[in-house]
Amino acid sequence: MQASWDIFCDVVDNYGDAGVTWRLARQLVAEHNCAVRLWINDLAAFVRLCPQADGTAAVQWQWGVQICHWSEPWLPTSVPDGVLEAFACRLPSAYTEAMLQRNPRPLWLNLDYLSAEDWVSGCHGLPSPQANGLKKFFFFPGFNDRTGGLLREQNLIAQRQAFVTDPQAQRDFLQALGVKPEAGARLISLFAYENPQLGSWLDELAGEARVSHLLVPPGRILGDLQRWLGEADLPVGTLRRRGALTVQIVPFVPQQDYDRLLWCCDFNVVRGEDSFVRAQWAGRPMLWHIYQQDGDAHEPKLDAFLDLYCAGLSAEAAQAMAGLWRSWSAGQPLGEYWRRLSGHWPQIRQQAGVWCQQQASRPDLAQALVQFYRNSL
Ligand code: TRH
Repeated sequence: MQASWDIFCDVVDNYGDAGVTWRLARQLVAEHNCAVRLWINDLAAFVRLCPQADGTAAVQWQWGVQICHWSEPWLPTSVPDGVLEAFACRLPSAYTEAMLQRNPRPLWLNLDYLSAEDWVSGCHGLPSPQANGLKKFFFFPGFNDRTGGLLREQNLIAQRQAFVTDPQAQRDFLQALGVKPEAGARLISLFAYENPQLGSWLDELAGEARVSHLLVPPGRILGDLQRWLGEADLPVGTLRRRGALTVQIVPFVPQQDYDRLLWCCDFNVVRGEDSFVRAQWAGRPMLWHIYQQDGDAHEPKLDAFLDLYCAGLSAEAAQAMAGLWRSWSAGQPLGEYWRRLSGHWPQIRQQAGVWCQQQASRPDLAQALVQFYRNSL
């Protein structure tokens, strides 16, 4: 057995906090033989991602990870070799006191949010001395070798390759979700936050010569979709046709199946952090609905990623991509940028594959974390 870890997850909203920590915890167990406890304060969010989990259990095992309900008041527990707090969540003070008493002291890391901004490389791995004498290190995911990398399971790209070259496996997978696309239809997945301009994009798709089939898991975008369809309710299984566009509400599936959904699609609209990374591993054209922050703090993050992601595109294609993503984020009309982007599709598609390969050639985040721990000994 390698090092033991506690991962702390305070679910702020949505599924990203639980999604990232659950993925990392599984990977540390499966690929690095670590003993991992995942402390999570919102088991309902966890059950969404891991449907076989028990939403009421104080302690349970899932995929070799010990899932612990992080509840108040905190009960004393042992302290492992490594402690990872996700996204600057506050650890219980009795726990940090126990960390102080442990000999040797554990490695304490804060796993930060993913950002492509330049300053991240300079801050990754820096210590942050705490008032109580403990030292905490900043661990930043990122897109270059001076960061902690991206979460990516060891065999993920090989699994995707096997799946995308097996049309029957794709048909079976889609059929299990109730999806039977028309021959030649372009498949699109849509997992995004609210967007008042969604209709301007759907109008385009409905008016195109090529048939599109839009797959929408339940979530925050449904209200805008309801408005466009003129319907009061869109339960899972709903199937509607408007012009060249078929819209279908598909179930919210476990993380592994969500990957397959992304792999099946020609274009993926994703959001937040974890689905954003998974769409990159799908190697297909995508649109990122970045998590909106106060004071538009998300805008430099969006620009920083676009600079990297579009670097290999022609100026026109890069402008179309950036225009579409920025308009989506700002709630502005989408039709014109979508038309412009469609004109560069072969290039956009190729670039998505190249980007995926480039990023997949670097150490993944779990590997980087394990190495960081070894270096600390
Ligand atoms: O849900 P998100 O918007 O999450 C977050 C949180 O809001 C968080 O507080 C914020 O800081 C962060 O965004 C930036 O988006 P995300 O990160 O993509 O998480 C969604 C998770 O849900 C991801 O692990 C994929 C998973 N998922 C499934 O497992 N099945 C599904 O069917 C779908 C649609 C998603």
